[in-house]
Amino acid sequence: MISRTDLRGPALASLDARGLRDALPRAAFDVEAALDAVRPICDEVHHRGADALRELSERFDGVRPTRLRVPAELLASALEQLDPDVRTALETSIERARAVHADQRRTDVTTTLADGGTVTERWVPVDRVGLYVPGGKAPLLSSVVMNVVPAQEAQVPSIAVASPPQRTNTGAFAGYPDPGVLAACALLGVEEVYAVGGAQAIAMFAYGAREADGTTVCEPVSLVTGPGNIYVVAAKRLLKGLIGIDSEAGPTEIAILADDSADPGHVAADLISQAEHDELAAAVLVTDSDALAGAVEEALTAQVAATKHSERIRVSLAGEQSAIVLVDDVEAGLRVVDAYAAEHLEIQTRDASAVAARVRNAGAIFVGPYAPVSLGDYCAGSNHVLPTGGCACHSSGLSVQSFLRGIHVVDYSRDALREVSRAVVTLAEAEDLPAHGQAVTVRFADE
Ligand code: HSO
Ligand code: ZN
Repeated sequence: MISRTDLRGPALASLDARGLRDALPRAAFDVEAALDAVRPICDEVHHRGADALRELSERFDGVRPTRLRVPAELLASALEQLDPDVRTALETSIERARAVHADQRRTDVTTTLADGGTVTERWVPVDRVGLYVPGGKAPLLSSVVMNVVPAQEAQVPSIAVASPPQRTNTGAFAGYPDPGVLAACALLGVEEVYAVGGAQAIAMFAYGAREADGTTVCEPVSLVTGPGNIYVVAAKRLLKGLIGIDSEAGPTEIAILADDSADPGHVAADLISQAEHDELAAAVLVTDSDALAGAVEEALTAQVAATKHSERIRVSLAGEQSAIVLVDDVEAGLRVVDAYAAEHLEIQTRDASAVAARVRNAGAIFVGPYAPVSLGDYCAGSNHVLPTGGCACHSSGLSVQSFLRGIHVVDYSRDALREVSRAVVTLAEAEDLPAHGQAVTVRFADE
């Protein structure tokens, strides 16, 4: 069901960080190859606007959006029809996410360099964002929460959501996104929602879209965030620059660093929970315990057989991206999980907090036996839009910071400028850019 990779003994010691990374399992998720597929899609949206969006939806989602913009009444009725228990659970999710993200707000900081000479870092939200909510294998209403809450807490003035129309919708919802996704938007007070998915949604956000008669369907945005399939990720990479993007979030990954103190049933359940997302999802157990490895293999066999999406999970666990990695000790395990830089990393060892404190690369870390990844997916308060594919070694998950720009405001008086003028002129001359120095000295020509 899941393969083993043995990195015990000298095998691990002989590898440097890059070699170790290459020795670890990883999903084949070739964004570069998908760029060629999404380029014409983005061009079509750019040049033919709304007509292209409808045609592309028909082609890729198998359904023509009834209207590209979801009407306000439909958002309201999605919320009315939402199961009350789901509504209460969503409210819990929102409340916890809001508490965490409200604490991430930045305050402007002013540094005084001289009398009358200050630099202030002013944090300003982007004007308008486009948030992408996937609709593929499961309607991720929780992803609405994870995108919208940080944008709202960052006080972004204009927030638009796009999610693909669902072929399976019926009645009033036919030709629109999943009703649960619409209800979550309504609950969060988001009024601008589009029935557009895939690469075409990212292109719509980047270029804006109009009808053939010139009426505006969607204004362009300055930043696009949210997870998506390979085409969504490729479109974000292609259009980056014209728009800002968050870190690339591809198929989900869970890595668990565990010793013999871990409960194999819990470890197996957590691996399965993320394998449930996608055939390409990665589930990796790193352990120094042969006994745990064996017990987890047994637990996987029993649990997978009993779960709803067993086919998809089997493919994910058997794929080359998933494995049980055997190491000599927790110390070696730390090297492995740092090299892997998982989207989600669970620490199920003795002294889990101390081990977790030593991890350098992970999208999010879940500490101890009572912090499964699915808690973070929904209700921990943390964000679940996280860097995948090893990007956690240079990027962070979605947060309030993702929606802010820090603008340096430089405010110097005549005296403060004079005090530092010699250094400016000297550096300008050293770079053979004397006009730079002149722009300072000209201000003191009368002295
Ligand atoms: N584990 C996914 C998020 C998610 N799980 C949404 C369930 N719903 C990526 O972090
Ligand atoms: Zn999940």
